This record gives sequence, structure tokens and C-alpha cells, in this order.
Amino acid sequence: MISAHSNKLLAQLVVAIVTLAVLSKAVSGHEPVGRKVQSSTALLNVKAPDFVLLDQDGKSFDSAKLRGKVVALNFIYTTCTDVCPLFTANFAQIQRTLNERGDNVFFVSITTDPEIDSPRVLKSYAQRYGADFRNWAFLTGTEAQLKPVWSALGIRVIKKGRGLVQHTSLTTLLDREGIRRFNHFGEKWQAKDVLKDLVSLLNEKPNHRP
Ligand SMILES: [Cu+2]
Repeated sequence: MISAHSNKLLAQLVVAIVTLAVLSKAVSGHEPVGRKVQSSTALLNVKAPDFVLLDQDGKSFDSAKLRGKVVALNFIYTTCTDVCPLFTANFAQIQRTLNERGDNVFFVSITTDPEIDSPRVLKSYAQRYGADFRNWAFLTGTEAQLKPVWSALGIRVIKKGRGLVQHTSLTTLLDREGIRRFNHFGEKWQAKDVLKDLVSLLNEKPNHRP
């Protein structure tokens, strides 16, 4: 009986610790995606949304120009001191590696903070990371333009204050037909893992269907 009782206590303790961990994560800068969403395949093998936003030069950027290309897309904001700097550095590293090999992947980073991230701000941010604008666009727009893109890609954005935004961490990889094929959630992904997935998409025949 004692052992059953202490087992129950132990179980309650574990639940409490897990709950605490989840709660403390939820208030940190990068919101984890719930387990339900993470294990769901609903966000895979679906078409990525179409959009028209502004690039780092203030020029209109239509997602139609991505068709026929393998695409790595993520969400960042320039004043993030949490993991966005890591995401951008990883993308820059992957871009350099692929460009040196002559592989044609297009990178897209969409802001989660249009209040601060104007095209000019995004451009100087990108330059600090050595981004090559020939195949990497940093996109912004009005909140009304960005909101449907965020929500179609499952990105929750919560403004905490000026220059402080809580947002879902997602890197999603699209095949040449604009279908979402790989999701890397959270901040633990490594450049080599994303690189491997991109290479597998590059190796697919142009008319492959998942
Ligand atoms: Cu961030």
C-alpha cells in the first residue's frame, strides 16, 4: 500500500514538474509548439500559402516566383535576442554551402515584427549575417498583409512590447511545387539537418509528387 501511495505521489510530482516546464517555456521568448501540433502531420504535404510582401529593398515580392525552386522559409524579427540570431546564422551557413555547390535553393525570412522591421532595417540585419540577396529575401509588410501568412503557416505572434515579440519557431522546407515537406520546430535544429533535408528535395525530380 505504501509503495502504491508513493507511486501516486511520484506521478503527481512528475505531472507538476512537466506542467511547470511547459508553463515556463510558454512565457519565454520562443513559444514551443504544443505536442499535439508537433506530432501532427496536418502541416506537412500541404501547399504553402501564396503571398505578396515587401522585400529588403522595399520591392514587391510575389511568392509565385518561388515556384520551381526548393525553398527554406522561416520567421524572425531583427531585435530578437533569443534564437532568431541563431536561425539567421544557420541559414547564412546553409546558403553559403549550397551556393558554393551551385545548388538552387531560395531562402525566405519573414518578420514577426513589422512595427520595427521595415525593409531598411531588415536589409542591414541581413547584411550583418552576410546574406546573399540573390537567393534570400527578407520580407515584411503591414500587419494586415502578414497576419494571413503567419496563420496559414501556423505561426502564433504575440506582441509583448516594442521590439519584443513572442513567436512560434518554425523553419519549413518547400519542394519545387510549393508543398511543405519538412518542418523544423523549436530552436534545437542544426544547420546540417536542414541541409540534409534540402539536399533530398533538390534530388527529387521536378515533377515528383509526395
Ligand atoms: Cu526570435
